[in-house]
Amino acid sequence: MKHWDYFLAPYKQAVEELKIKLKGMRTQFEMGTSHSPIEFVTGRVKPIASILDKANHKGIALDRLEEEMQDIAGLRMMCQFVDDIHTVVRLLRKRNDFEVVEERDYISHEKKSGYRSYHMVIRYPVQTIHGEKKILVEIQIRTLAMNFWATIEHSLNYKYKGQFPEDIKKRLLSAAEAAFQLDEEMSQIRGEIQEAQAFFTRKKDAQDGN
Ligand code: 0O2
Repeated sequence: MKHWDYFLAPYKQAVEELKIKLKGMRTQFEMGTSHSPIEFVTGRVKPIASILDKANHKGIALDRLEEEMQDIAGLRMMCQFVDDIHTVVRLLRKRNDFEVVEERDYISHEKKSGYRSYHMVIRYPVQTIHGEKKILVEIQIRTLAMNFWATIEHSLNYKYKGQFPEDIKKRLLSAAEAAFQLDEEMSQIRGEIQEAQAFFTRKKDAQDGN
C-alpha cells in the first residue's frame, strides 16, 4: 500500500494543480465579456483497482505504468457547444506549463461504441522535494451531451463488464445518435442561447451590485 501512495502522489498533485489552472480559464472568461467555452472541470486519479484491471487488459507491465498508462491522472473539461471544444483545444495547445504529447479526436472519428470526446495527453511537470517529475495526464474535452452519454455508458459497461446484451447495445447507439443530434441542434441556435445567457448574467450582476 505504501508503494502505491508514493507512486500516486505526483498524480494526485498534478490533478489538484490542473483543476485549479483549468478552472482558472473559466474564471478568466467570466471576467470578460465573451462566452466561456468551459462549463465545468472535473479531475480524478484512477483508482488502483482500475489501474490494475487496465494494465492486465492491455498487457502493460506494472513497472511500465508511468510510460504506458496515459490516464492515471485525468481531467475532464465540459463545454456547451462542439465549437467550444475546438476553442479549448487551441487554448491548451498554446499554454507553456505543459507539453502536448498526443491528441485523439473521437469527435471527427467516433468510437465504435458511439463514444465521442476529444482527448489530449500532456506531459506535466510536478515539483517535488526530490526535484521535478514529469508525468502523463489525459485531458478529455467534451460537450455536456457527450458527457451524459459517456457517463451512462460507462456505468452500464461496468455492470455488464463490456458484454452488453444486443438490445442495450442498440439503444446505446441510438442514444449516441440522439446526443449527436442534440449537439447539432444546440449549435444551430447557439447565438440565441448565448444572448439569453449574457442577458441573465448582466441582470444578476446588476442585482448583486457589480
Ligand atoms: P475510466 O477512468 O474508468 O474512465 P482504451 O482504454 O483502449 O479504449 P486508451 O488507449 O486508454 O483506450 O485511450 P483512450 O481511448 O483515448 O482513453 C480511454 C478513456 O477514454 C477511458 O478510460 C474512458 O474514460 C474514455 N473512453 C474511451 N472509450 C470509451 C467508451 O467507449 N465509452 C466511455 N464511456 N468512455 C470511453 P477508462 O480506461 O475506461 O477509465
